[in-house]
Amino acid sequence: MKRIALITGTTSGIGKATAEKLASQGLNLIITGRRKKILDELKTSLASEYGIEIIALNFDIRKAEEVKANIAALSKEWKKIDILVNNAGLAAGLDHIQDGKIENWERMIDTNIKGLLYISREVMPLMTANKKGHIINIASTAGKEVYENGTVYCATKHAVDAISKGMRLDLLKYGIKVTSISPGLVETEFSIVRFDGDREKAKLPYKGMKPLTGKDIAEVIWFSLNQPEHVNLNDIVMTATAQANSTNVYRKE
Ligand code: NDP
Ligand code: 8X3
Repeated sequence: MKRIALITGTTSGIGKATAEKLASQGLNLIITGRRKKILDELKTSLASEYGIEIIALNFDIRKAEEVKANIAALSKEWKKIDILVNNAGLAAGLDHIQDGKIENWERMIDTNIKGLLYISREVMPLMTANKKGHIINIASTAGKEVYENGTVYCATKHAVDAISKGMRLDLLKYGIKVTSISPGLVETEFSIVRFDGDREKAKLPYKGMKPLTGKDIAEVIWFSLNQPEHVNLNDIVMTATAQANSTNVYRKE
C-alpha cells in the first residue's frame, strides 16, 4: 500500500518542494492551499510526472469549518493518512511590537497556530484509530529565539514548538511520531508575503548569503520520514551554512 501524505500550503516554497519530493518517491498525496489555479496545476503535473494519486483541497486553513468539511469529505481510503506535514504559515510585517498592526498579528496567529491546530484536530483521530502516523510540524529558528521586530511571528513559532512537544506526549501511546523542523532563512515566497508584495525589500534578508531552499527542507522531511519504526527525530534545527542563529548571518559584500 502506498503511503498517503497530507501537506498543507503546497502552492509555493517548502510545501511545494515537499509535495514534489514525496511524489517523486511514489507516495499518494493530499495537497492544500488557497490559490486554486496553482494547486490544480501542481496536482496535474505531479500526477502525470510520477503516476501517483493526488487530491487537491482548496481551503483557507484559518477557517475551522472549511478544514473540517474538507477532511470529512475524504473517502474511507483517503482518510488513512500516514503523514501530515503542517507547513502552511506566514509572517506579516516586521515592526516593533509597539507599532505592530493588529490585523497582521491576527493573520499570523490564525494561520500559524490556530490553522495548524484545526487541521491537526481533524487528522489526529484518523491516525490514532490506525495506531500509526507521522506528523511533521514546520516551525522555525524564530521558534527557538526571538528577534527584534519579529515578536508576534516568533511567538507563533514558539507556539508550534510547544504544540509539537504536547502532541508527542498525548500521541505517545498510539505510536505516532511527531517531528518538529525549524529552518532558518529559506528563499521562498515567505519574504514577499511578509513585505506585502514588495519584491525588492523581500530580497534583503538573503543579501550576500546563500539561503536554504524549499528542496533542502524537503530532503530533511524525507529523511525524517524514513527512519526505522522505533526511531523518531524529535527536533531538527537547520540553517544555511552562513547563518548561526536568527540574528547572526555572515554576508559577503
Ligand atoms: P511560502 O509563502 O512560499 O508558502 C506558504 C504556503 O502556506 C503557501 O502554499 C500558502 O498557500 C500557504 N498558506 C498561507 N496562508 C494560508 C491559509 N490561510 N490557508 C491555507 N494555506 C495558506 O512560504 P514558505 O514555504 O517559506 O513557508 C512555509 C512554512 O515554513 C511556514 O510555516 C513558514 O513560517 C515556515 N518557515 C519559513 C522559513 C523561510 O525563511 N521561508 C523559515 C522557517 C520556517 P496559499 O497562499 O495558496 O494559501
Ligand atoms: C522564517 C525565518 O528568520 O524570517 O521563519 O524568522 S525568519
